Amino acid sequence: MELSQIGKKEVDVQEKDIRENRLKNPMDNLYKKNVLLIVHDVYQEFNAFPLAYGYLAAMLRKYGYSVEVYCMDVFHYTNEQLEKKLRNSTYDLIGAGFMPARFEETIVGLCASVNKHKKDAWFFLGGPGPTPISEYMLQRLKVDIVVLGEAEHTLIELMGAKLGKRKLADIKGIAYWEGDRIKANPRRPLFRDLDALPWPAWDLFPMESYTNSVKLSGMDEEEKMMSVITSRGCTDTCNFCYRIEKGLRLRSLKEVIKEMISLRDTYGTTFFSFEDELFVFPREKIFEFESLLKENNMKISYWCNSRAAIFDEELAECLKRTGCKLVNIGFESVDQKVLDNMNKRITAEENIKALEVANKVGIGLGLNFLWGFEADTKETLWKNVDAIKKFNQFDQVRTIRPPSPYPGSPLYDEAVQKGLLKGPDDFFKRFKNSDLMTVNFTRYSDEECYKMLFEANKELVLHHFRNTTGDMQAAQQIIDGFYRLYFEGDYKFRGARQYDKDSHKKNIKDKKESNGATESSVQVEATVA
Ligand code: B12
Ligand code: SF4
Repeated sequence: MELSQIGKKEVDVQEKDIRENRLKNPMDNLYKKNVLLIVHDVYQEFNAFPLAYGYLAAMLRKYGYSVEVYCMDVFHYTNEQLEKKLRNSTYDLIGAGFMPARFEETIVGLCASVNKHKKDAWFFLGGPGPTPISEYMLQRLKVDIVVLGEAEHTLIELMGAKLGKRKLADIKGIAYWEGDRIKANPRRPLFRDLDALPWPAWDLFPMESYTNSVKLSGMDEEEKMMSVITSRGCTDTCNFCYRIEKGLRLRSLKEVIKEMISLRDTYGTTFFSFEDELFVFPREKIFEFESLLKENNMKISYWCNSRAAIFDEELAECLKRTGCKLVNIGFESVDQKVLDNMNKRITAEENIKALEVANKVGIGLGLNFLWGFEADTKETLWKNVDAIKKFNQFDQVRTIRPPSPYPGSPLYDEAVQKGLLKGPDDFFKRFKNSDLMTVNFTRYSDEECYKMLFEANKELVLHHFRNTTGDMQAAQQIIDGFYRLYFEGDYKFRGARQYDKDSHKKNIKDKKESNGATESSVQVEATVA
């Protein structure tokens, strides 16, 4: 489908939602909203619900503020459209968030457009992109404020400051301009009572577009999918991963089930995408989840993330019984030195065991592997290839990518300390695509690395298609994509999984026809934590 056609029908729907919501909310007046939250475009036809904005909007509304969400992701609005909108509206606060991958391509221009037309609104950024490098963001993008870390409570205080009820200097968790100097206030203490947060403000979003757009493993065409999060954070600190807050906090599962029931009853959602980095921790949680689903007579399907270390047969069986179609695991490597090098806190044996368990139980598996750490060699690359080939259940086309040292991650700090990166500006200049090496941590030259990665990924793609549809043309298309990316600077390549939707549909159909569909035999477009 042409991108330009995607949002047309939805525009009216969103405008209607906004009008209705405006009438429902007595705090609103027709001419001014307190807060505009901008969800930037990711140039995909399929968009997952942006949970962070849902939570922030709900909290602001809980405190009586009026909120509007501008979904550039769903409607593919351009910056010109955004500017037109801003010219005709007035807000107290305008906010946007992002992950570092879209910075140069999208965020720089978006911020310039907001700055041109914000009038007297304060323009703030937040989320995992800006938080660890707030000073750089304030200087480069000329925004007024960067919110550091989780933002529900900070935004309420920021609204208070905008309305003259408090001072910016007293708000924890912000960095901002004081005259021509940047001031960073201390971080906010960790908010632990996740159950006290209101559920995401779904009604402010074009929900049809989110629940209908992503089709995951085992979903019928009509089945609707929605993102839910049952915890925040992670128990670990792998060196390539950025943790916006420390530790792991859980929501009560009873609350989660209530939220899922509400989503089912309001939007018909029966497939859930659990966005937790570590959905399965602690493991008793999954058994409690099973009891609660039964108690509430809920039959659902879902996908989630796990760690290999706790993924045993009992857990895998329970996940399967509760409707898990795919469990996404960051194995990253099957070489012990490399695992230690990335602080993965796991043994190569535990990884292999988890791979065996998934195969034995027959649960769909997201096989995530990285290559390009200091301890990596040609041998460790091929050990990963062999492991993927051996344990692949062909849920997705699985390939190997290098680690990106995203600002805020320990790997980023290491790269800066070693003089391999000069800082945020250097990172954004170098970062072109997650399948390319932003920094080469290995003992090999860039050219050697790409040659090796090309051979390894070519082997994986061929192996996948030989064992599934046999559509070697589709395989060649992906291999060509890798070639153009690695050797010809064609950065448009968005990873192998973006390429095989149609062939996978055939794969699913063929498998269903030949041997009855096992739950693990179908595809999921999973995200990687
Ligand atoms: C879902 C998800 C995605 C989805 C996003 C879908 C969507 N519409 O939101 C998709 C698949 C597109 C995606 C892609 C990528 N992702 Co991602 N993703 C996640 C995931 C699993 C959940 C995000 C979420 O909803 N969290 C729940 C909410 C409530 O928490 P939150 O996002 O942290 O939000 C709070 C604060 O951060 C802050 N906040 C967030 N946004 C904003 C905005 C404003 C204005 C303000 C004030 C505050 C604020 O307030 C929120 C409420 O307290 C996280 C891991 C995680 N569990 O958080 C990774 C994560 C965000 N992704 C990450 C990465 C690296 C990527 C990719 C670069 C991966 C890749 N190699 O391609 C791409 C980048 C894509 C891009 N466009 O830039 C990293 C970010 C690292 C970093 N330093 O930025 C994370 C943290 C995973 C990790 N641990 O490494 N991702
Ligand atoms: S990679 Fe996974 S296990 Fe490691 S810190 Fe990040 S979320 Fe946790």
